[in-house]
Amino acid sequence: MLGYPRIGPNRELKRALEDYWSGRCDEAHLREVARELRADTWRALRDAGLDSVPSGTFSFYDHVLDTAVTFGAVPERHAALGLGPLDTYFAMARGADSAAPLEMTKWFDTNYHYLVPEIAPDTRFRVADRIPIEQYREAAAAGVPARPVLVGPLTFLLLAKPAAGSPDSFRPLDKLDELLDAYAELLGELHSAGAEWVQLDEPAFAADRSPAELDALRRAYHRLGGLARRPDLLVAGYFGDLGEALDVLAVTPVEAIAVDLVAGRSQVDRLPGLPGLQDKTLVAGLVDGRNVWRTDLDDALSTAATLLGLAGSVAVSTSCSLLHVPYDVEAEAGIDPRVKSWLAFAVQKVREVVVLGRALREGRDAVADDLAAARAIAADRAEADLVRDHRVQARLKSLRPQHFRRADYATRRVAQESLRLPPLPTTTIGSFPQTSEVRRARAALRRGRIDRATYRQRMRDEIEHVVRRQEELGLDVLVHGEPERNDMVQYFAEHLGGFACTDHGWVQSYGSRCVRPPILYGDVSRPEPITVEWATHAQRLTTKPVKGMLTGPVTILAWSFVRDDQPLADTAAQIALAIRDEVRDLEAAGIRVVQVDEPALRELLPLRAAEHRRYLEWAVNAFRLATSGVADSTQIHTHLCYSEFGDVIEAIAALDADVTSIEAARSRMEVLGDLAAVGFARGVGPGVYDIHSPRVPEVDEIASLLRAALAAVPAERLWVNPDCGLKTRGYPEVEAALENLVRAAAQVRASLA
Ligand code: THG
Ligand code: ZN
Repeated sequence: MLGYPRIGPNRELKRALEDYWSGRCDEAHLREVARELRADTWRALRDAGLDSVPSGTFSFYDHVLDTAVTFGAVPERHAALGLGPLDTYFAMARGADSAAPLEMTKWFDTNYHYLVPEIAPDTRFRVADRIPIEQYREAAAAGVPARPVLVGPLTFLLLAKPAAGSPDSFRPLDKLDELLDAYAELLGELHSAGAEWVQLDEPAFAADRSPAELDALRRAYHRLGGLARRPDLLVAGYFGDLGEALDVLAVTPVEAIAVDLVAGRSQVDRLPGLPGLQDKTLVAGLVDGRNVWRTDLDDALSTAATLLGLAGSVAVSTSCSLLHVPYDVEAEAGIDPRVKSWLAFAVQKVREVVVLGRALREGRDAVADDLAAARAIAADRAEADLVRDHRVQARLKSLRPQHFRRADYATRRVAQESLRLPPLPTTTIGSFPQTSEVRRARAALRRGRIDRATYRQRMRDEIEHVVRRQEELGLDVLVHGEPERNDMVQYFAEHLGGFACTDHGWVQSYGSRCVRPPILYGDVSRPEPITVEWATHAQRLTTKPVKGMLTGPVTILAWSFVRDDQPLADTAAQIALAIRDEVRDLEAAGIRVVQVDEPALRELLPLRAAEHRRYLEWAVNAFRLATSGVADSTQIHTHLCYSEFGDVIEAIAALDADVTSIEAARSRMEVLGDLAAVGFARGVGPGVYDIHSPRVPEVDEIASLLRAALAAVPAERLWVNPDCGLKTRGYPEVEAALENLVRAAAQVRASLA
C-alpha cells in the first residue's frame, strides 16, 4: 500500500503531541511514542504479508512539511528562532512568537490539510535533515527492509508558494533543477543505506497540468532515473487519472508506476499499448484508499487480469495512501453488525491487497475462501433492505423545477424587511466557544455518568448564557451557539437515517486534529427534527431574530464516507431533502433566519476542469433544494470558508442565498470584487477578522475594512461578522473582539447617515 495512518490506533500521537506542546511531557517522551508507533506499524504490515512495506509514512505533523524540512526549505523567520530541529519544525507548523506559521490548505480534494512550503529564489536545497535515512535504518533494524516514501519533486514544487518578497515572475518550479540535485543526493544516500526501492508521490498530475509542467515531469524523471547510484524508483500518481503524465512517465527510466484504478479507473482502457510499460512494474491501485467499503475482489481480480502482460510485472496496492481511512473496523462495537460486515478500514484493506496479490501469483484457488467471503458480502450489501428507503426514492423522483427555486431576490428583500434590521447588521457565524464544561457534559453523557435530561438542561443553560452575552454585546442577529454539537457534520449524521457513526474511526485532518467521518451507507432520511428544540429555546429568550444553523448537503457529503453504489449527485439530493425538511420545521417554529453552511463547496471540485460544470450543477442544485422550501420572508444565509473561492464564484452566486458570509479577513475583501464581477447582488458578510488567531481586532481596523467593503457593496447589503465560527476560541477574546465588531459597525453606520 502507498501509505498508512499515523495518528495511532488510539490517537497516541495526538495525545503525545498535545502533551508536548503544552509542556506536559518532554521531547524524549514524544519521540518514544513516535518510535513505538512506527515499529508497531512496520511489524503489523510485514506480518500481514505485504511484499513491500513503506517507511516515511509517519509524520509528526504533515508529510509535505517533512519534505520541506528534509530539503532545507525552512523560512528564515523560523530558522532565526534558534530552536532545535523539532521545535523549528513545530514553529513552521504552528507559528511561534513573532513567526507566523506556514499557510495550511487542503490536500487535493481530501479533507486532509498540508502546510504550504515557501520557496524563495535563494532557497538553498540540500539534504538538510536525515529523517528519511534514519527511518529507513530504523525499519531495517526492526527487521523490515522498507521502501522510503517521499513527496515527489514536482508535486512538492507545485504545492509550494513563492516566499513573500520574491519577484512577481518567480515560480517555485523555476528551482526544479536545484531541487533535483538534492533528491539525487538523498537517493544516493538511501541506496548506500541499503534501500532497494523509493516511492515518490506525484498526485499533482491527477489535476490539469500545463505542457511546461509535463515537460518538467519528463525532465525530472529522466534525470533521477539516469542516476548511477540509486534505489529502484516507484512513482505514484493518485486521486485520479494521470492523463498525459502517464504517457510521460511510462517512457522515463523509473522502474515502477503506481496508478489509481479507483478514482482513475478510466486508465484501465489506456494501459494496453502504452509505450514503455513493458519494462516497468505497474502497481495497480485496486483497493480504494479513500473510502471504507470492502473491495469487490472478483471485480478487482478481473481488472488485474486484463493488466497482466501489459507491463513487465504487475503488483497490487491501494489506490492511494490509507491516511484517509481509520485504522481498524474491528474496534467499532456500535455499528450495526450487518453494515459493519461491509466495511474495510486500513487494517482490512491491507489484507485485501495481500489476498489480491496471492490470487494473481498463486491462482484464485489459493484464496478461494477469501474470494467467496467477499462475494457474499458484496451480494448482501447489494440486496440489503436497510440501504433502501422507498419513500425517499419516490420523493426524489417527484422533484420538479419549483423545488429548486425561490421568488426573485427583490421580492424576498421586501418580504424580509419585517425583520427590521439596521443597515450593516451584525451577526456571528454560528458556534460560540466550546467550553470545557460543555465538552465534559458530553463526555459524561457518553459514559453514562449523567442522563439525557441533565445533559439537555446543561445545554439549555449554556444557550441562555450565549444569548444573554450576545444581547449585552448588541448584536443584531443572534445564534444559539451550538454547544450541543461535537462536529458540524457528525452531529447531523448522528440524527439522520442512512448514516453510521464510529467510536474510534478517527482520521487526521491536520497536525494533531482529527475528525470521525460518518459512514453514509443508505438512503438518507430524517426521523425527526434535529435542531428545532435548541433554536426555539434560544428564540424564546430574546426579541431579536435567532438564526437557525444547519450544515449543507455538499459539506455533509464531502466530510462523510459516501456510498459507492449510486452517483454522488443522488446522495447529495437525498441529504438536501432531509435538510429541506429541517429548514421548513425551523420556519414553522418561528425561526425567521436560517443559515445553511457549505464550507466544503470548493473542496469537492473535481481536479480536472472538464468535470467542473457537472459537479457545480448538482452541488448548487442540492443547496437550492435544501433552502427553497421556505416563504419569501424567511431569510436564508450561507457561510463559506477554508478555501479560495475564486474558482467557484459563479456557483456561489447561483446558490441564491439571501446573505452569504465568507472568509475574507486575510484576503482583504478581495472576494467582494470577485462577487461583484459575476453580478452577485445579494447580502454579503465578508469576515472582518480572522478567528483562527487569538488576536483581538481593533475597532478602527474593522471599521476601515468595512469602509473598504462599502466600495464594492452598498450599505443595505453589507453584513458585519467574524470570518468563521468561534468554537475553537476562548470567551475573553471572543467577547472583546465582538465588542469591537459591534462598535465598528455602529461607527460606520453613523457615518452613513
Ligand atoms: N469538521 C469536519 N471536517 C472539517 C472541519 C470540521 N474539515 C475542515 C476543517 N473543519 C478542519 N478543521 C478541524 C478543526 C478542529 C478539529 C478538527 C478539524 C478538532 N477535532 C477534535 C480533535 O482532534 O481533538 C475532535 C473533535 C470531536 O470531538 O469530534 O478539533 O469542523 N468534519
Ligand atoms: Zn467557517
